[in-house]
Amino acid sequence: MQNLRFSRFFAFSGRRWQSTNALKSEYLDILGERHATDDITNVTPAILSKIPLRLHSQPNHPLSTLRSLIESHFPDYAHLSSLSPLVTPFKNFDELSFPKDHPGRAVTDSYYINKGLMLRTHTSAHEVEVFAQGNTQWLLTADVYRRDEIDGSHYPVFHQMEGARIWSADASGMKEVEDDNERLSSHLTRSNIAIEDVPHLSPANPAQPMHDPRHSELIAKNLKLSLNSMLLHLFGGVAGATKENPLRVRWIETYFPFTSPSFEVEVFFGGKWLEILGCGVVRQATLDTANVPHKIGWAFGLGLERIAMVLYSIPDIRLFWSTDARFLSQFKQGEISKFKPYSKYPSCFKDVSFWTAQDISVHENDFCDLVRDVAGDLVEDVKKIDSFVHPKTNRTSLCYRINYRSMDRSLSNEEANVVQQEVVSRLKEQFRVEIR
Ligand code: FA5
Ligand code: MG
Repeated sequence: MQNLRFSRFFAFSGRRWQSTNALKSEYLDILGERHATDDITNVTPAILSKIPLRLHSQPNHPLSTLRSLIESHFPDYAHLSSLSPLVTPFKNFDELSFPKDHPGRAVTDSYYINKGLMLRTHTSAHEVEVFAQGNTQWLLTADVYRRDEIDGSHYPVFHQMEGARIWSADASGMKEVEDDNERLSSHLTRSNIAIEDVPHLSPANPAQPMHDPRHSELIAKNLKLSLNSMLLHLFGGVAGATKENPLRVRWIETYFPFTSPSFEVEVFFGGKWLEILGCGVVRQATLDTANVPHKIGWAFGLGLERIAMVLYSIPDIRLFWSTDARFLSQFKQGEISKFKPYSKYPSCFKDVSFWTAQDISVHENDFCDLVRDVAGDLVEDVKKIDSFVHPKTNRTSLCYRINYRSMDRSLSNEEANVVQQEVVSRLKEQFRVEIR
């Protein structure tokens, strides 16, 4: 998970922010079904409104083209894309060996409909069910939801594609992996792409205890070859990338509860490293739960927006949600084209400083969600610019700077003030803060 912030949310007996939110209703109707709410419900109307949109299936949309492009690179895989975003926390976390106290489970990090139902935070939530259906090589594209900070590359709703491949964990299976590795290596020519690698296994990124390390090594190698080949397919044509000035891609060791060894891949874009995917050798417990205990294999989860931003030169992740014809008309299904920015409208910065109430904490994600709910896509960026605890009174003061900017028109200062006033009044109402 992106956020490893522990929640102090439960430590307070005061009112929860939801209780004064617009969501007072006892039920939520989502995708044609009614669900009871409870004291942990924290989805906002802004989030619920995104659920039916399914950008990855909208013809001509860059995310839909990117999905097809990746699917065409894995033609023999099952291609899945219509699973409901509503999952149990058990599916999203427990089935994938997340510890009970993992911060991703907190209401500050994930969206809950109620205690038993949430919006999936990643496409890995479907691994067990897809393996259990007998799929041995598959791709699954879906919308995922996370309470996160707001900026140009983070949005609380985004799209992931999960991919996985498993083999029989025996000599014949391993022979298939070896043959495939040879085939993939012979196809990989790195002309305008430079890949920094890490070892397949290391003391900090080990094979699982029940795996023969040689098998684990072969699987990790197949994973890297398969993804490098896909990245070359996707990025090989990126304008500007040449042999002398190649597109830079790097592999990094990381940790996921549901893979070992585990890796992340980053692409150098716009002057910085942008993380595009996580992956690894599937935890055996996942395959055991899926009733395929004699298999071994890999899985990856990639962020479609992140890759599309690179391929189409789309500078701000909010643009994917734009319904402006000047955005949408630029794209045709099946074609990668450079986004031509229409004039960027001016920013309008508004600060709010406040003392928090003694018994209600204001988590940064609470603040971001509140702003997003009031301002929708008029908010480009939220930054915490100051935070301190008064040495005598022990009160906490926070200051946030909100950058309001419309993607399709010029926002007047008066309009921004109206939105800001609403943010302030919701803040006072929900968190009982004292404006400074
Ligand atoms: C995961 O979600 C894992 N489920 C990936 C995985 C699958 C690992 C299978 C191993 C095996 P992570 O939280 O890093 O990992 O997210 C994966 C990718 O989603 C990121 O690399 C990034 O490209 C994208 N992503 C994450 N958060 C956001 C966000 N807020 N906005 C846009 N894209 C995001
Ligand atoms: Mg990550």
